[in-house]
Amino acid sequence: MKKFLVVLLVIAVVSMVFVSCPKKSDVITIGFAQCKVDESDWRIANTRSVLAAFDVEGYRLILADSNNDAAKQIADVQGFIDQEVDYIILAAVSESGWDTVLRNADRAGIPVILMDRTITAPEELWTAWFGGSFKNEGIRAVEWIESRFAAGQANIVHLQGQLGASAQVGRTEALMEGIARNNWTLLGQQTGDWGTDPAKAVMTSWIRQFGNRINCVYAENDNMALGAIQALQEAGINVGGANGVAIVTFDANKWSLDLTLAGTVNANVECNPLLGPGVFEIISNMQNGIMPAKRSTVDMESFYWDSITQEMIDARAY
Ligand code: GYE
Repeated sequence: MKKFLVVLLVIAVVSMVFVSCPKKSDVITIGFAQCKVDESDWRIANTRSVLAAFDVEGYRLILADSNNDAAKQIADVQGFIDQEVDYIILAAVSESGWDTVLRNADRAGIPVILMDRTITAPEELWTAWFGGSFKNEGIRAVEWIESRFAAGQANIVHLQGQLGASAQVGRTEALMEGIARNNWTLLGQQTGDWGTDPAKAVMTSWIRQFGNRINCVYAENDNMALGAIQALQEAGINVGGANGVAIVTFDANKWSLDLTLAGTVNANVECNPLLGPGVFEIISNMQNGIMPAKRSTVDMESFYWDSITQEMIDARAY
């Protein structure tokens, strides 16, 4: 009996030590799974915003750049789970493929905050999403095309973002609905993978195929729109303004707004990349026991060639 009591006492003392011993450190470790740090000007601004927001005492942020490789990004997230981070921030390359690894995060008790991109995994596997509404951005862009072209009059070439990214899915959905509603012609549709050079190559081939039939370019980000503009100008084709090939784009980077002021870009729908402070607020609130809304969106503005001003551009943060 005495021996049993001694063993019981030892177990009680040891368990008290483990239970009361503080976390290894009081620094909150954040795993940030980014698509591709330098994929676009938008992504560069977005990455900077997050790094700056968490560059404060009490937080340690680990950045993983997936180079826009969906499989690697899943492995990046699993790596954060294995490192036992406190939170995961995810800007997903692709909207699908997340169920298994997010179940692992859930089992490990690590909250996942979706930033920018949405995913198709069950929503109980992620804590909150903070970003722009891609479908609504596309609807806003299509509204401008409707203001420029009557039914049946637009002949559109469509530069898509990386296929499977929620930004591509939402902006594409809005355009396809607009084309059906207005009986427009879709001459070409292909991904430019968010980049200027790939988009320029695609646009060059479309110019060879369709020539002056093209009267509208719908580019799902500024960097691809720039590639299309370069291809059109090198072919001697008038771009933008009242009579040139209409250029519709997204992201509202400052350099692209300069092109909008010059009349080269006709319509530019913003998707704010400066999401760092909002994500920081979500996590710091959770540290204080305040749970975030499941979904929260950033404001978006739209800029047009015939109404934008230099003052509007000067007031922009990115
Ligand atoms: O439009 C593009 C970037 O998810 C809103 O991703 C973001 C998009 C943005 O590559 O430039």
